[in-house]
Amino acid sequence: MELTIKASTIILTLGDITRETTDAIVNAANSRLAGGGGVDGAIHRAGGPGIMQECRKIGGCPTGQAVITTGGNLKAKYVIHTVGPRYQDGTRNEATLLRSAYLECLRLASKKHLRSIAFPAISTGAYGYPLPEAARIALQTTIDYLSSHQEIAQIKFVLYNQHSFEVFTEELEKIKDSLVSHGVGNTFH
Ligand code: AR6
Repeated sequence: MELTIKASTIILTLGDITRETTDAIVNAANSRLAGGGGVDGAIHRAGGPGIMQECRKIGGCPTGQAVITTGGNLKAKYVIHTVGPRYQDGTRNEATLLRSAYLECLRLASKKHLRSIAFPAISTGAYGYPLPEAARIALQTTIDYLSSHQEIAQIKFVLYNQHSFEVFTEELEKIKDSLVSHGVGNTFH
């Protein structure tokens, strides 16, 4: 499923982000950049030890911020490591921090003149963020960003299982409907 915002496209796909050929892939890391399970483990396994060496030099990344390393052995040239919030009860600034995590990745991509970036569903695994709200924040943040930044041509969400793919698809459908009803002249597919 796709949505075109001005000159850019948002694409939802089902798959393993380590296989992506976008300029950058995003890692859902922890604040020590120490590696771990989930997508973080998969990226370090596929990308090789060079990425961890770069992470050690950087030293860490606060929640809601992002840092960049090379892609090591991955097809992607860069890995943007961001730290999403651990979901507690929804009153601990989780939504703002999740939005910030996506936004800081996009800002880094613009700063590095990257044309394409692939995101996993940040915070929705070990960090327990409820999927529908996380999907809504992910999609709305990227749509808002693309409406004022056309330098990024393609943003992909690479969902690892059928359930997250379906939830992202449903949330994107809802956003599309509300854009149409507000008369925003975007192109949909
Ligand atoms: N490609 C795409 N998505 C994936 C992949 C993959 N190869 N593997 C898992 N996912 P998580 P978090 C999905 O737990 O919730 C780590 O240990 C997964 O299905 O990876 O932000 C870090 O070191 C889920 O939808 O990240 C941190 O300590 C999504 O990626 C902590 O977990 C995010 O799940 C971060 O937790």
